[in-house]
Amino acid sequence: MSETIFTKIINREIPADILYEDDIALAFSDINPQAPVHFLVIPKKAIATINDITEEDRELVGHLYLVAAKIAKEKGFADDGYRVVMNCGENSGQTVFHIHLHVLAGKPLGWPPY
Ligand code: IU
Repeated sequence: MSETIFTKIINREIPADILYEDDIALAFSDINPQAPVHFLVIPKKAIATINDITEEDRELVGHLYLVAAKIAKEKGFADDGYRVVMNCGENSGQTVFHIHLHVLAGKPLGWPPY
């Protein structure tokens, strides 16, 4: 797949406020936060959308959620509640075609997301 801006963030070619990194995943603050806390958890492997996830990515995808929860606990908002969402494709509003979990927290969040 073609490279996105998230590959440049992984490779430190453009700056980001990086919160967590390991061999599989990277987490960084969203540049356009939609809640008091808003960060993204991405795999280092470039996968365009949920539709492109394969069986070999099973553990990788689970790992993204574990990273989200780890950061939530470390930052102290895990018990207050938070939202984890991954957009897929045009109707969802996906703009960066490298899968990413949005982690949103810090206030009561509206639902449904009309
Ligand atoms: P989406 O699910 O593809 O719609 O979300 C992409 C997110 O990536 C969005 O919230 C942007 O603000 C965010 N983002 C970023 O944090 N840094 C960037 O350089 C770019 C987008 I481009």
